[in-house]
Amino acid sequence: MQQTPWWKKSVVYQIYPRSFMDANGDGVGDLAGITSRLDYLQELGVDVLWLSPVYKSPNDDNGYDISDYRAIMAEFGTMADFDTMLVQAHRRGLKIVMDLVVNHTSDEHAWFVESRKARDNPYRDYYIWHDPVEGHAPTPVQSCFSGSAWQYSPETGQYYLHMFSKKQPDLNWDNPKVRSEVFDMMNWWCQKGIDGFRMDVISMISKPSAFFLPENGQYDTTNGPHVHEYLQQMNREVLSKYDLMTVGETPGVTVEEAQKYAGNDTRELNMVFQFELMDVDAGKYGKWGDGTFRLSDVKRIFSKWQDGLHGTAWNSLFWDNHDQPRCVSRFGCTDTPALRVRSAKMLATCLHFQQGTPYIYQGEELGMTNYPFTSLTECRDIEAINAYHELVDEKGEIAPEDMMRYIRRSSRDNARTPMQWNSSKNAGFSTGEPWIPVNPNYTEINAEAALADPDSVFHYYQQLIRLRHELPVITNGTYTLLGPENEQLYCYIREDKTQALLVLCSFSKGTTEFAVPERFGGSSLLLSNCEEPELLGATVTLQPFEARVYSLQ
Ligand code: TEU
Ligand code: CA
Repeated sequence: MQQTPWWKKSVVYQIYPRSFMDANGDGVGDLAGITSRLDYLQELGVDVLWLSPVYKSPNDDNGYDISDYRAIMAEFGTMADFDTMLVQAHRRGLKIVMDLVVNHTSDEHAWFVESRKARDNPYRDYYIWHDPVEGHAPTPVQSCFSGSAWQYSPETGQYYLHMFSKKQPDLNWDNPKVRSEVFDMMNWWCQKGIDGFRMDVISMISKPSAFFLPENGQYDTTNGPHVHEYLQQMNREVLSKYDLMTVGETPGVTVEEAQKYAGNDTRELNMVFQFELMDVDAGKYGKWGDGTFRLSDVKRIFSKWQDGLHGTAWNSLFWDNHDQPRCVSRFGCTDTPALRVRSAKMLATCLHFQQGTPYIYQGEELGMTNYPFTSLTECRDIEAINAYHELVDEKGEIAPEDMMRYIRRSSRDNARTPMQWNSSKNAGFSTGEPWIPVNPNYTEINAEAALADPDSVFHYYQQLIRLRHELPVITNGTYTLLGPENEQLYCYIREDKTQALLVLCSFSKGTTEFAVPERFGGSSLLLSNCEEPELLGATVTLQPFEARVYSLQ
């Protein structure tokens, strides 16, 4: 039998460098800051660090707009700082996964600077240019950051496509020169010794042809006609030559598509991020609204992916990332400090016992929460700022106070406030003025306090990570959901030839009864987030947000 690859047994920790640790006091996190906190990450026990982009960038979208793929953003340090970080991480057994943003570049990238100059410029076809249609943008396709995805360029009288901000023009992957430039650049980083790539919106690189037809009202810009061909080429020319971990960020992915992107034999990527769960509480304006989630939907979505990819492909597991609000505020409970801690542990239990590679977003291991935004001046994210201008100022569809409530609930900035290291000034993140406000709860919620408390969320994550390393059933076992309609409890069984685990998670503010399957009568308690859970009987009573795992061998 084939050996289990390392990335199936790994736990990944995502770092948003701008907000992780500022070493030089300019208010912006940096590479030297990351290096200075590697001991903390080693203590947590994670295997892989994924860094959000650290390349040269004018920061229209915090580094997701890259102007030079082979240089480091000046604010983050130098290439020498990067090399030091890589060596120091490897010395501690930590692997480094880079963010690869190649659906688009910055408009300040040398390729685009050339491309926009003239229709016959050699770099023209590196991007997607189109004539106006009846004096307007060629199609009504909308940018993910509000407004048209087409920007008129007066130099040449044509529009270019940008699925994100107008400073993020989309690359033309149908041009073989673009692909070979990207693959060369990836090889360059691999030869430096990095351990993998997280590929930004990789499901969007091949544009569907309907995309250009204004008659067709539907613009599905994901999973285009050549995406698998291009990724197989990438795999042949880059990925297969090294021992890497690859994860595709794939909005719009279905189970069937995921089996192509991340299938056992498809020679594309190791795994993908699917976003179905992130829409579970969507409202009228998508992420902006007061929507709530139903636990039965959360279970249906997770279970569909657990069952759908078992044995054929590989899941990645996450509750949040740098684009999402904090999971304890969204799916857990922050009514009291005790329930915040308990529900953060419950969410971790629910996720980390599933099949797939789990991702921890910085601060999640402390139970960090959303930020109490009251004014747009506290916000930094282009998505929220553009949406506010469009929906409040231009269209007048949303009242200012409603939009601020939606921002408090869903803004990406919730994830981007500085990492809370200790209770000193600016949470120990920076000696200068942080680029985005620090959450005022840092005096209570911080790493130093968590390390000193044996019952902290941090120490619970440590246990979960250790269990994943120790118990093969977590990596390879089957998954069986119990009680799909129950709106209080998420319960499932993981099982292989030698062990069965019963995972019980309460999402309820009240106590809840659960009828234990008979065969678990003689099992032992493996883990719990409550002090003295009652013994396992025919039925158990779960406390609010309690999680327990029983093991049968
Ligand atoms: O995000 C891709 C993406 O689909 C976003 O539109 C996401 O759904 C949105 O941020 C949720 O509010 C990736 C990066 O993760 C994001 O930070 C970048 O802004 C974006 O690509 C463009 O590079
Ligand atoms: Ca700095």
